[in-house]
Amino acid sequence: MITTVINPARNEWAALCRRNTPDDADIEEAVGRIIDDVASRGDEALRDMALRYDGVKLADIALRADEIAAAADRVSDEVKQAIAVAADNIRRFHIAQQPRAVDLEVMPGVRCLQRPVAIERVGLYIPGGQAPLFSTVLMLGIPASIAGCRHKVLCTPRTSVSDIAPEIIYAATVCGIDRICCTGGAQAIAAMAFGTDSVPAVDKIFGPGNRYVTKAKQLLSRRVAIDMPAGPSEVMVMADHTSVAEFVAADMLSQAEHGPDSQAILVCDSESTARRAAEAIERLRPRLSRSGSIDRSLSHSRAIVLPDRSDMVDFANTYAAEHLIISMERPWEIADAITSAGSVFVGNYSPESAGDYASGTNHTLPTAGWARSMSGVNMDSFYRKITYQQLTPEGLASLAPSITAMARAERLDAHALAVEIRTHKQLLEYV
Ligand code: HSO
Ligand code: ZN
Repeated sequence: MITTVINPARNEWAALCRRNTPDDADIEEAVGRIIDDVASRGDEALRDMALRYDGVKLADIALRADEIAAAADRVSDEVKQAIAVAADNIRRFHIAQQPRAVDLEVMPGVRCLQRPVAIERVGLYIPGGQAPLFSTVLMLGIPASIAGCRHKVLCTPRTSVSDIAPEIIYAATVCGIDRICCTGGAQAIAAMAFGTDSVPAVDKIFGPGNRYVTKAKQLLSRRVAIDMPAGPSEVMVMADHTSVAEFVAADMLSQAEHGPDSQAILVCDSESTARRAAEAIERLRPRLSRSGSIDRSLSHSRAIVLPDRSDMVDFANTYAAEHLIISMERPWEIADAITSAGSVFVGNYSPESAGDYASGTNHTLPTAGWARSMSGVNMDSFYRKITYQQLTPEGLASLAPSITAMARAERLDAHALAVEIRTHKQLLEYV
């Protein structure tokens, strides 16, 4: 049974919002060594580590064209069809978000522009293992291809127990990813940051991963841009008497099956809503396969009872969940008051699974309270925005007094001179 906390005082909220984030200080040295090794020995280091950590002898690190083509035959028509539906929605929602150029004459003769320019080279990391999340390939690859990123490389591990899932390769082809490299863990992140003979260097790295991958992204973020600091996935469900206990329970369980560190928090208006959800969790739990993850995850999940709707909203904003599901009366009234969340699921028929796979929103979202200051992956994540300006002689003349006054006040004479030499013709003659 998940722990229930009834009407906690505001000064207890911070403790209730604390994440169960594993302490990764102990792995910093090991990850640092992996990074140095890849930086100095490139592919050779990747091969050695594949053998040491994953028990696999890698011949080619990059998949060959025939291996990529063959993967499609190993994906069922049902999954291909599902990928097509999801990809179409993701594409349409992301095309609609594309940033637009700004071109403005801010005053006569002073023209300012801002243009989005796609990041040239992006690296997408997809974890391997028991649950090959090929949906993440779509979430990262589709916006990268819409933005027009010239090079898209995908790294994912091949191990002695699990080869690369054909769905990952197939999804990559759907997104037009040009290079798939069989390397995983911290070494894959290092390879994309430095470049090796097989793995091209990139400008920005996207994607989730285990503690080692996350640590490598963090350590390398001085050299290469990263999407966001990733942590264990989390959901908050806000529920009242209009919620359906089984729906709430299934949403919490779908979070819990992601891993033992995942967190599912229920915020509800009454003890009876909390009890109904907890009972439904117990009823549904035996049907599910990933009981190890579920049991451990639920052991640090909780239900918070706050009878007042506005307290529920304040608590949700304090927690800043990666996913926030609102199963309450007049759900948009609540949704409109939410100021911190990665992605919000409104009403009883909007499970997180819809956004995880196929509705069109991106599932790469800020965890661990980062939703207070960061957005999830979206079209902006794949662009830089370059500004431009062009002033006419008249435009510069009219702006000159402001520029020179500010430059002199900052005691930067050359800045003032760069304007005056253009606007006072006699200054040029004097030189
Ligand atoms: N809930 C995960 C995404 C995912 N779920 C992929 C299933 N597959 C993080 O948002
Ligand atoms: Zn999920």
